[in-house]
Amino acid sequence: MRGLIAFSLFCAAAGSVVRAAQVLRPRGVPLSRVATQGRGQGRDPSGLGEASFYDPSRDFSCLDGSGSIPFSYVNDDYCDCQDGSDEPGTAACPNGFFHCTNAGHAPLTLPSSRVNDGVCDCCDASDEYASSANCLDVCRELGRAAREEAAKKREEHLEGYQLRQAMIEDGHKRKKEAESKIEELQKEKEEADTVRTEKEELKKVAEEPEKEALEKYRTADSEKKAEENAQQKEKYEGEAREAFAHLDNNADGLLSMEEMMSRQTFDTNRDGQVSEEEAKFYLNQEETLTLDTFISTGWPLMRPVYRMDQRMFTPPSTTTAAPPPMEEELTPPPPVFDEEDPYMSDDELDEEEEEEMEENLDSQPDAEDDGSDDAEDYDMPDEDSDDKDDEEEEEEGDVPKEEEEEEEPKYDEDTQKLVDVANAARGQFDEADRRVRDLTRELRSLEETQVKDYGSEEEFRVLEGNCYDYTDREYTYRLCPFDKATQRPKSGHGETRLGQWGEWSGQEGDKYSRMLYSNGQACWNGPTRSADVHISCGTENKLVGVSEPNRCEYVFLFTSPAVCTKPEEDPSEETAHTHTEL
Ligand code: MAN
Repeated sequence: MRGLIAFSLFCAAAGSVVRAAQVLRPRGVPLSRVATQGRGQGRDPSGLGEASFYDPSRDFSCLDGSGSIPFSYVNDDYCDCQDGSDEPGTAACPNGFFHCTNAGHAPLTLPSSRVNDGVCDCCDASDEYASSANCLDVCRELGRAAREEAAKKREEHLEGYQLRQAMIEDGHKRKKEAESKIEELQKEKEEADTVRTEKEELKKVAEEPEKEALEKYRTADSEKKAEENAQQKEKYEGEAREAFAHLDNNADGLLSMEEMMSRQTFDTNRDGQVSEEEAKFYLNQEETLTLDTFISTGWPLMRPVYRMDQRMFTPPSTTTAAPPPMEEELTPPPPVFDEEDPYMSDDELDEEEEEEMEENLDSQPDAEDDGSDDAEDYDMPDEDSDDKDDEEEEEEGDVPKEEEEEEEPKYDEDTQKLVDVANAARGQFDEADRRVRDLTRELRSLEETQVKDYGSEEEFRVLEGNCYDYTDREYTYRLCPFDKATQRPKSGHGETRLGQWGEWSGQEGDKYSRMLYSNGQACWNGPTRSADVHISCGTENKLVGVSEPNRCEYVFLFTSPAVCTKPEEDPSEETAHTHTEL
C-alpha cells in the first residue's frame, strides 16, 4: 500500500519537473538545497543538485546517512529517516522540509508541517495537492510584479550609487578647499600676530607717559577725597555735639533718661509722653550716655527724629516744603515752636534730607522693640553718597540732556593729549587682538572638520552644515549631521537636545551605516538623551522616520545615496536565476 502512494507522488512531481530540468525528483525535493537549512545541506557532491540523491533505480539512503530504505518508501507518508529526508513531499516527518519550485517566481522551502494544512503557502499551489484549499498557481503574476519591483529597486540603487559618486567627488573637493583655506588663514594669522605684537608695543609706549601724567591726578583725587571725608566727619560730629549740648539740660556732660523723657521728640508712639522704653531706645539701652558714646551710638539712632523735629519747629515763613508723610506711630507730635531752641536753620534741611529722615524713620523699630540690634545695624549716614544719589535723581528728572552730557574737562591739555594718544593706541591694539582671535576661531573650526570622519571616501562631508527635519504627530525632529540631533514640540516652544555628534556606530564592515549622537539633555529620572541614526540607501538625503523605542533613546531613519553600493546583478541574469527550476 505504502509503495503505491509513493509511486503516485513521485510521478506527480516528476511530471511537472522533467520538462525543465530533465532531472526526475520526487515531490518536495529541490534541485539543490543551497538556501535552506536542515538536512542534506552541503551534501551535493554530484553537482546535479539534491534531486540526484533520489534515484528510483536504487534504494534511498537517508541524507544524514542514518539508514537506507527501498526507494518505494520515499514519500509514502511514513517517516523512516531520522532527518525526514525520505518524506520531502508529505507532512509525515516533523522535522522535514518541503520545497516548492514556484516556477515563474522564487522557489520556497517550508517546514513539512505546512504541507496539505489547508493554507496556500507556495504560489504554484504544490504544497496543497491533497487538501481542499483550492490553491491556484499565481507564480507568474507574482513573479512579474516581484521582478518589476526588483528592477525598480535596482534602478534606484543604481541612481543612488551614481549620486554617491557625486557626493564623493564633492567631499574630496571640499576637503581640498578646506585645506587651502586653512593654509590661507594660517598665513593671515601669522601676519595678524605680527600686527598685534606691534600694536601691543605701541600701546605700551603710549600708555607709559599717560600713566605718569595721570598719576598726579590720582594723588590729587585721593587727597581731595580724604579731605572731604574728614570734613564730613567733622560736620557730623559737630552736629552731634550741638545736639548733645541741647539735650543735656543740666549740662553735666551726661545725657540721662530724665533728660530724654523731657523731650516730646522721642515720643515715638505718640501717646503724649516719652516712656522709659522710648528713652532707652535712643540711649542705645543705656541709662546715660557721655558725649563720646552719644556720638558713636545714641546720635545715629536719634539723628533722623531729632533733625525732623528741628525742621518742624522752624517758623513757617522759612519752610519750603511740608513735612513728609510718616507712618502714624512714628509721626512726631504737632509742631510746637520752641523759640529758645534755634538749633538748626531751614537752609540746612532741604527736601532730600527730609526724605532721608523719612527713610530712617521707616526703618526704625517702635518703642516696643528691643532696639539693641538696630543700634548696631545703623550705618553712619554718608552724606557724600546721599548727596550724590540726590544729585543723580535730580539730574534724571530735571536737567536737560545736553547739559547732562556736557562734561567739565577732566585733564589739562597736555595730559588730555596723552590720554587721546593712548586711547587711540589701545583701540588699535584691541582691533588687532580681535582679528587674531577671529582668525584663531575660524582656523580651529576648519581644522576640526579636517579631522572628522566623513566616510571612507569623504562621501558624507557634503552633509556637514545641512539639517534634515521629520515631523510626526507630536514633534519635529531635526538631524544636523556631524553636529546635533534635536526635538521640538509641534505645539509650544523650546528645543530639546537629543545628542551631539558622537561617532560612527555601524557594525564591523558596515561602520558607516549608523551614527550615534550622544550626551543630549538629561531625561527626567533617566539617562541623557541619545539618537541612533540608521542610514539606508536612497536617492535623497532625507530623514524618513523617528521613533523612541526606549524613553529618551531615539532611533532616526535616514536615507542617503552615500551608503548605496553598486547593484550586483544585471536584471537579465536575475531573471535567468529565478527560472533555473522552470
Ligand atoms: C519629553 C520628550 C520625550 C521624552 C520625555 C521624557 O517629553 O523629550 O521624547 O520621552 O521628555 O520625560
